[in-house]
Amino acid sequence: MTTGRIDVLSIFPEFFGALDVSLIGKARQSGTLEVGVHDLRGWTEDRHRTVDDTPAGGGAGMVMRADVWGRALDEVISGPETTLLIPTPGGEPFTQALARELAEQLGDGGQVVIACGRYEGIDSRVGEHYAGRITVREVSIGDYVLNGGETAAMVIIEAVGRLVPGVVGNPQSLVEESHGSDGLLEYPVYTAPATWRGIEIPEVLRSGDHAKITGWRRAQSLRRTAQVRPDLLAGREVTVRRGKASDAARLHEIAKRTFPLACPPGFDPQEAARFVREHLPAPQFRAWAKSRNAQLWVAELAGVIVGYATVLLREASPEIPEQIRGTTANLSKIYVLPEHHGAGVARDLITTSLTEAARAGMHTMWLGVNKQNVRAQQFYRRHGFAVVGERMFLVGGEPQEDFVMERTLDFASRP
Ligand code: J9N
Repeated sequence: MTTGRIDVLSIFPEFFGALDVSLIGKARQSGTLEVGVHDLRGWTEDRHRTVDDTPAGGGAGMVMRADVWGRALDEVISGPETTLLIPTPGGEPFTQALARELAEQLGDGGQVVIACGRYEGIDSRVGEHYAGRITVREVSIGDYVLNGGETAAMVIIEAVGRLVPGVVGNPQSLVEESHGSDGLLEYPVYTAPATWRGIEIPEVLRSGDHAKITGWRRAQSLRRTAQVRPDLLAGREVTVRRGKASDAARLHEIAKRTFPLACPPGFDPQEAARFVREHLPAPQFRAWAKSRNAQLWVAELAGVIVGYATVLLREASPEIPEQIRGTTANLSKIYVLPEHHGAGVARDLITTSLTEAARAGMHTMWLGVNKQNVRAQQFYRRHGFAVVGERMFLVGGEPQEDFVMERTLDFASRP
């Protein structure tokens, strides 16, 4: 089956020799994909085959002439359904969505023409002229400067070409890209041997538990996205829901990564790890999920748990004698994975914790926070807590000093 075609115009047609190899090369040979490469100088009319001239108004560099481009495009553009792409650093971003759109056009028998400019660009009247007749899109493949549109055109041809049916052998890998990963970056991949230069393949991938593997991969994708491309997560909703027994393993993993963050600087990481093993194992989360005296809240982003809060109902603070037993709740834990700090996850967790503790009949809520954790204290203050006392306790033989903070739960929503 044949599709529409891509035509490229450039003063360096040899640049496109790479289109003869690999998947795109095979697709062209089999007729699955048609790509025409044209030498712009074929449309010059002078002895020196001149394509450029000095810029009107003065300035550095050279500008590509409208007359040469006009003759070339008049001949190469096949009809009103053609899209003309002009790579330029000032263009609209060339995205996967645009690649899909163009691949679909090709599938419908349409044509995509790519005009590769060199020097300081193409006379602006060229784009203006064709925009009155066909779709013209100035596109940028990224925020960096190339010497010409040729490399950008190669990128576009590969990104669009591989979406044309039959170009990529295994369409499953296309399905996974467009749906499975849901706008997140790729998860890390591994193959044999199990250990290479002392680095092991993560245990979960050898477990054979496919639901667990899928969950792990999605969590890795989200983590990587938050770390290097937080812009891709902007506008995604955080949802807070009750924790379930089946969340316990993931919550233990989150505890391992978050508990050390709340420890004072210089705190022995081994001690922190031991604390999590002893006090925050998966069965503890399962117990909280099932308990009548506890509320376990989990925050999800892109379907992945990124934080949790534990509220112990009717749990008075030994340090605050005036608390009325049976009507006070302890915000025992509230942790968010570090790569999602600042995204409003803790705010959503604490808001739910406060509202739902009030709904459960609690009149006050209290918490302990390390004296050195100024950031957390500020967060709690913003959510209505004030220091009402202090407490001391030992972790691994080390004395830890906490502030005790408290607030009332005077919501209209309380029954
Ligand atoms: N994204 C992008 C395109 C370019 C070009 S096209 C022609 C010259 C430079 N640089 N960066």
